Amino acid sequence: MSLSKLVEEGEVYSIEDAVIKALKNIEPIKITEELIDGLRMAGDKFKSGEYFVVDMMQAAETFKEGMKIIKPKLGDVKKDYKGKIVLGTVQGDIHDIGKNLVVTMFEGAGFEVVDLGIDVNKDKFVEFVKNDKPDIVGLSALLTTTMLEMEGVIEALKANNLRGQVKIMVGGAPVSERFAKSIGADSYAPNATEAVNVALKLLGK
Ligand code: B1M
Repeated sequence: MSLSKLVEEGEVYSIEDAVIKALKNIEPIKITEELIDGLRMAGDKFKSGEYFVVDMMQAAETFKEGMKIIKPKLGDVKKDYKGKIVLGTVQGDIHDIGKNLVVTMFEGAGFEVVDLGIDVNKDKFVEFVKNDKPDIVGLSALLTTTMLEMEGVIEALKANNLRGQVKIMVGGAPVSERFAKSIGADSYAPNATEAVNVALKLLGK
C-alpha cells in the first residue's frame, strides 16, 4: 500500500515501517508530500460524508506517526540563524498538523521557532511579542470561523503599540492572499515551503 493510502486509511501501526523503508530511496520532502496527500484524501472523504470524525482523527494520527520519522531528516538541511518566529493556531481552533509542518520547515531553514501551540488567544501573542521580540508572528487557522481571530491578534498588537515591531504572516486552508491583505497582515503563504520563502523575503534575506 502507498504511503498516502496508509495515511488515508489510518494504518497507524504500519506507517513507521513503511516510512523507514521509503527513506532508503525517496527524499524526505517527497515522503512528506505523500503523507500530506493521504491526509487530503481523508479530508475529501470526510467532506463527502464517507468518513466520520473518528476516521479523520485516525488518519491525522497516522500522519503524525509518519512525520515523527521524517522530521529529523528535514531538519538536516541547513542551520544558519535566519531570525526568530513565533507561531500558533488561533483561538478556538485545534488544527495543528499544517502549523506543525510550517514549524518543521522553519526549524530546518535555520529560524529560531517558538511554537505556542493550538487555541492561542490574542493576549498570549501580545505578551510574547512584548517580552521576546520575535521578527515574525505566524498565525494559522483551518476554520472559516477562526480565521477571523487573526484580525483580532493584529488589532491587539496595534492596541499595545507593538504592530510596528513585527511582521505578521498568516496561513491555513481557508486563508488567502486577499484575506491576508484585508486584515492588515504583511504576508500570506499557501504551504510550509512557501512560508519559509515568504519569511526570508519579509526579513530582506
Ligand atoms: Co477538521 N475541519 N474539524 N479536524 N479537518 C477541516 C479543516 C474541514 C475543511 C473538513 C471538511 O469539512 N472538509 C472543516 C472546516 C470547514 C470550514 O471551516 N469551512 C473541518 C471541521 C468542520 C472540523 C470540526 C468542526 C469537526 C467537528 O468537530 N464537527 C472540528 C473543529 C475543531 C476545532 O478546531 N475547534 C475539526 C476537528 C478535526 C480533527 C481534530 C479531527 C483533525 C485535526 C487534527 C489536528 O490537526 N491535530 C481534523 C482534520 C485532520 C481536518 C482535515 C481533514 C485535514 C487538515 C489538515 O491537517 N490538513 C481538514 C480538511 C482539509 O483541509 N482538507 C479539516 C493537512 C495540512 C498539512 O494542511 O492544515 O491546510 P493544512 O496546512 C497547510 C497550509 O494550509 C499551510 O501550510 C500547511 C502545510 O503545507 N499553512 C500555513 C497552515 N498554517 C499556516 C501558517 C502559515 C503559513 C502556511 O504562516 C504562519
